[in-house]
Amino acid sequence: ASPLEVLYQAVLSGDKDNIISYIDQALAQGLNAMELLDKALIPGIEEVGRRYGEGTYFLPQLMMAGETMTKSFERLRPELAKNPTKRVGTVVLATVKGDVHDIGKNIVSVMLANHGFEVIDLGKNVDNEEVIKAAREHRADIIGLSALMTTTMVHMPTVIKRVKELGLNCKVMVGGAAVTAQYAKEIGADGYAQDAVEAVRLAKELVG
Ligand code: B1M
Repeated sequence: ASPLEVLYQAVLSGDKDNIISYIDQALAQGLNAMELLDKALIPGIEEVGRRYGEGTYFLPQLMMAGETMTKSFERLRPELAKNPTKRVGTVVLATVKGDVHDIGKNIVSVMLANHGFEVIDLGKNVDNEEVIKAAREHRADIIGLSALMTTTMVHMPTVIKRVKELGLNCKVMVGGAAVTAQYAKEIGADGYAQDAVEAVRLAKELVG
């Protein structure tokens, strides 16, 4: 099997014990970190989500796959990181309250940092007011919110409302699997991005 196929299967089977060595092998063969994410690891975790959704995978498998993904990303993080020379803006980034999905948010975080943004990454399951507090403290140009669940994305409009109430000079961008461009528009977000590359493009536009 190709290194990409091996990685894809390792995510599907939640093979967290071997994933690092598979990644090392793939990197040694000249594949780059972004390729591994886009062509193997993300498709793998998406397939896990599909199977979980249809009821052929259960919570333990979802968790094992999630851990395998997190481990992979920690291995790839230094490979992805660049040292940008110019600072283009500050982003306060968080996965919303009640939501512990942070794999996608972490990818967005690294990509924004690579493109010159100072990223204040508050982590996952972050309280709305904590986001607002950090945005004020760091004079953020952008608040970036990630939500993976229909039950948690409802915190996004609350944060947007607070930004408006307080008159903060700060844009709000949203993303994550549960969120759509349509929803972003409905709640009055300043932008929506479907993936990490889009997120960088959007963030640059918002500070531009
Ligand atoms: Co959960 N989970 N999960 N899960 N999980 C989903 C989201 C789900 C869709 C699966 C399903 O049913 N098919 C479903 C939600 C259903 C819904 O909302 N209606 C679900 C559920 C139900 C749950 C639990 C409730 C399960 C349970 O306990 N019974 C539970 C909830 C816990 C909680 O949050 N309170 C739960 C738990 C977990 C794990 C912990 C096991 C694990 C997460 C591990 C972790 O993140 N550290 C997990 C996983 C792995 C998933 C799926 C399979 C994969 C998510 C992922 O990492 N995708 C997911 C299925 C799916 O999404 N299709 C699912 C890969 C990642 C790269 O994509 O995060 O979308 P994503 O990020 C992308 C873009 O969206 C974008 O860029 C990223 C890179 O391309 N992006 C942004 C993301 N944030 C952005 C922000 C931006 C811009 C772009 O601007 C700021």
